[in-house]
Amino acid sequence: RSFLKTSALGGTAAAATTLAAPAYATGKRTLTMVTSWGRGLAGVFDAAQHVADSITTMSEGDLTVEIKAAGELVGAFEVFDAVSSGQADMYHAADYYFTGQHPGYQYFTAAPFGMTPQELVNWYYHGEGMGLHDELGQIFGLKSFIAGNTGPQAGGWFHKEINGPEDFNGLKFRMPGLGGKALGKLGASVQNIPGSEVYQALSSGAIDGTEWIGPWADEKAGFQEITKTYYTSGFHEPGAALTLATNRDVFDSLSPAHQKIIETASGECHQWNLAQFMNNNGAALQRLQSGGVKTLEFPDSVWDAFGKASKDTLDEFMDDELFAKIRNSVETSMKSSSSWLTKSEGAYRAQRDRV
Ligand code: PYR
Repeated sequence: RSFLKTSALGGTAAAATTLAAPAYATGKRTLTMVTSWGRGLAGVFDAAQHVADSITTMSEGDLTVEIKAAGELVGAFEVFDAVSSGQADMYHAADYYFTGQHPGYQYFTAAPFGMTPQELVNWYYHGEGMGLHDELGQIFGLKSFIAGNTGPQAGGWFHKEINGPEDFNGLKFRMPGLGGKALGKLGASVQNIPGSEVYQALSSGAIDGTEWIGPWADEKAGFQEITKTYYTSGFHEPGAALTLATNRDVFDSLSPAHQKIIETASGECHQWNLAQFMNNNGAALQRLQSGGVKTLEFPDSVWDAFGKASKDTLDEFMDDELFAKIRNSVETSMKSSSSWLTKSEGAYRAQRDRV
């Protein structure tokens, strides 16, 4: 097969003949995908595996995606630099692990008090989201697509109940990204720890509490063996997307059909993975409860403190032009989406539960 970019064609037949060699690499290729996930980590490693397998199958084996779990080639949080530098071809991760590289990455996972999964896909596929993800990716030599979603995340696991914002003071808590930074404003000592290492940190007392994902993934991680106090709703990730990012030179060297396979497989994986989490969470919650886990919601005073701390945290990055552009785009789209979702799905669900 030959893929000729029309811009590469000369004006004469002779020139076209000399340029007959394919402009895109052909033949079978193995792409190395590094991930932030331990092998088999429920939901998140599944998403990496699913999108990798889809790309391999859809390309009829032209592209074989080979997964490296966290630590196999590089550490969980080193995947961004590995792909940006060309050490690996792709990463699968949650982009808010990379707010140190650019704070705008927070919005391609989930922002505190930000979008639900439906609001996110509205913005991503029919608003400015995908274009802004690409704009960020251009800075770092990446071509990024969302490729997974955990759905709304739980508030997390604690050793004691939280009755007011002061209860976070001095608490050693695991929470990544700008949500974690916001929690720090309440006096928490916040750490980011890769998913596969959280159980050990919580059981050893290195941390006093943690959020991870939600009932199903948290049950699989085994946190209920350590503590029985679980807050079911959280402010920090109302619908956390995962990302497949490909080194941009690698992506540009692929044929348009192979590029489209990566894009399409990522979009399908977002939907597949969101449904996986959402389908499993209800039953897992029941199992946790019948196993003695006490499920709670934070009081309003805590939600108010989360709200102020989140806004203050996001405001601190507004000097960065691209961050401000992404945040404004997200907030405008979210407002517009929610105005209809509240009146339609929100009102319907309230009535369905009532009747
Ligand atoms: C976390 O690292 O907390 C995720 O939600 C993936």
